[in-house]
Amino acid sequence: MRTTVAIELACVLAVLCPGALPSAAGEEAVKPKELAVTASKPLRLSGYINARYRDDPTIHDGFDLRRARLVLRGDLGKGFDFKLQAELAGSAAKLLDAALGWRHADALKVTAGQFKIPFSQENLISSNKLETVNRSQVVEALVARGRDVIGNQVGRDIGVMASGTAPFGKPGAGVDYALGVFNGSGINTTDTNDRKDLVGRVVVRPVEGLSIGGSGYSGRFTLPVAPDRDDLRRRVGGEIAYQKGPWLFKGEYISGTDAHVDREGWYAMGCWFAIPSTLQAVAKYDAYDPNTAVSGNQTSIATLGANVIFSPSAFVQLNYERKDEAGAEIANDAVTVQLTLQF
Ligand SMILES: [Ca+2]
Ligand SMILES: [Ca+2]
Repeated sequence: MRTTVAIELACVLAVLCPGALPSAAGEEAVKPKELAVTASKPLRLSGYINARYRDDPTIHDGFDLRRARLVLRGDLGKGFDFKLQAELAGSAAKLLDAALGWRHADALKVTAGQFKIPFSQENLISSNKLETVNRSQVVEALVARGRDVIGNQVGRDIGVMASGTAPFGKPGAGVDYALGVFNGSGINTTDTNDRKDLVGRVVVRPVEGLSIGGSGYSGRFTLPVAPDRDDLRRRVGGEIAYQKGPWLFKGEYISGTDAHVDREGWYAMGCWFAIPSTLQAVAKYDAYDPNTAVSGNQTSIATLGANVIFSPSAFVQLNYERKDEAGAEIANDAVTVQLTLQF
């Protein structure tokens, strides 16, 4: 009887404190780093939430839920994989990514479906990995985002792309490329004309930590207000990034043409980890000219920021944005506090 009670007690302890007792075989209890949801294939579920408070003279100050994303990835075997991403924040849920990939080798992967266009390093950085709360004005205006003529497509489109990476020289050095054909009309819709847009990006990494690249985009867009007219929509960009120890520097220049209007902009950013993996200071300057033929319409934003990282799953970003207009000054300097929770 006493033996039975002792065994029962051991069983209860084992259930309550699974990590406190070694298993019967004397092995350490294994805590899996990632929990797999197993369907017909192993899947990986991830997601993140951006909640923010904005103090901005151009809006009512307050809290909002900026992003609430769920991402499902899976390996389908024989080189095939997929990614599904949904945006649940906002008035209606929206599909962002629905892409099928086939990897032949590191040097060649083919992706088809809806996904980010291979243009601009800042466009391609996930929103939960940006050093600042907002992207640059020029990326918002010329890379299928909030201020683009084709509307906010969250930097994405529907099409097919070949991409890959090849190492050369010392460890960490190499070259990455991507070349795609897209509708040019954005996400969750069909093409608005018969033409397809060409997008390409090449990034060279001569030594570890340094990358220098360029992107090009050539397409035609059709606005609903002028359905019978295709206008030129073309972009060219150059980018650089350098990371060493606690320091990170990034810069980018993009010029674009929409119909007969030429636009251009750039940014330069420096980041420094004052406390490794915990506190990062950020300074950024970005400038944008929405029409180079017109003077006095440029705008610039100087951002000072701090990123406080509590854990890989939780961090807070504090940004002060000083916004200057070449023309009449607008009272629009903003302070934003943004919390990111991710899994
Ligand atoms: Ca098209
Ligand atoms: Ca201003």
